[in-house]
Amino acid sequence: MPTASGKHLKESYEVLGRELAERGIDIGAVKEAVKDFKVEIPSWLFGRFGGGRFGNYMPPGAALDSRAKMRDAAFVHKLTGATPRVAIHAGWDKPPEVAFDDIEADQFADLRDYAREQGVDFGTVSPTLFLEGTHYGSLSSNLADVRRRLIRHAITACEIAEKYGEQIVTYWLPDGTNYPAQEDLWAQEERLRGSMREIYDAASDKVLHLIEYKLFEPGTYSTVICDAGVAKDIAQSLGERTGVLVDMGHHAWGVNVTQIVARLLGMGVPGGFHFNTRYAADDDHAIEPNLSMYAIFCELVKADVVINPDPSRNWAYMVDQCSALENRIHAALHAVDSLQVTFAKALLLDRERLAAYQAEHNIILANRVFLDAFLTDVRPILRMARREQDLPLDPVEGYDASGYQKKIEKERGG
Ligand SMILES: [Mn+2]
Repeated sequence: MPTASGKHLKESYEVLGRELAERGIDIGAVKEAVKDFKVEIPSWLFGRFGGGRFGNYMPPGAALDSRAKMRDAAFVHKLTGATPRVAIHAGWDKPPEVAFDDIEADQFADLRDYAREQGVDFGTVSPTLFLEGTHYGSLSSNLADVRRRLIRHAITACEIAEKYGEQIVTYWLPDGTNYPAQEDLWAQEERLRGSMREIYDAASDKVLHLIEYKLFEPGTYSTVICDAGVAKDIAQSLGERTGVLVDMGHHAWGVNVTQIVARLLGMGVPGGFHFNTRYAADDDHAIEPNLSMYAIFCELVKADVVINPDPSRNWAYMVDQCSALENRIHAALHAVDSLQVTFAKALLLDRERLAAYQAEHNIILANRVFLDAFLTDVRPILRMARREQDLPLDPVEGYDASGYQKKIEKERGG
């Protein structure tokens, strides 16, 4: 990204504004929408775990406890104005002196208050169903005591979400198999459904349960919730306060994620999206403003589930990425910037012209209308929105100028 000195910002914003006006688009409205866009940042992005398989890697300045994670998340919000909520994991963000089996919702009051003092709040809550006590599944385990323990934990996560979060719980399960015939596949799913039923029935009606799916990992032969259809099926068997959580990196290579999103939206299924950029598998790279992300945003904007004034209509949005090598705060800021760019582009799509070309099977012209918005450089809009909010014009450069990285490396080692 080029340096954003802002010297010619007014000029470039005005030129773009005139171009957009020719297409019937009010640049000011796009700018205000960009200001309204919010995305959650996960606490685990800042600590040792870093999201995924790199559990023991300690990058310089990594947060050593949940309070430090809240400070880092708050700093990302301070630089972007776009991340007021932090997603937490019940098992990772519990007070360190509390054992996993002794976790209670009220133990999260202090961390929530601390987060608020820093300028952020709790967002979605995840029960920690993996890396906890069993290699043989969680909510689908054939061991009743394993299921019991993790059902109780998930119910606690629902209580945390109800009392201290935004009343959304997201479930990702490690359950699966590595070999054909390792387990009876349907029996495994039935046990999972039974566990989810207990959790759903015990939770407050206020809580929305979003079920995440993943084709692979840690299971290499099967996962119990392997795709959006299974997730939707299980969710809808429980009741109305459920939906599907789509994670970019959880699909087979070549799967059309945009189509999955379009179908869920079309059917009115409540949803959430975990953003990352996938190149090979679930490697969770920082989000880039690429064509597939743009296509997904076009669907979200069309369905009006991004900045709907009725918050219950909006999907839940979270960055869920892993920074194995790169500076993780850079990665978080780059991700937020990329999402804002992508959202702004999706707002520029001329839907009337598109619908007309679609109706007359004018395939290439329909595609060119779609690409016209994608190829528009919307960065003057983002920069103007940032200037008006007293934010750095480029959040990554703003971070480097802030001295925060030096400070945390000194405090935390690295
Ligand atoms: Mn995810």
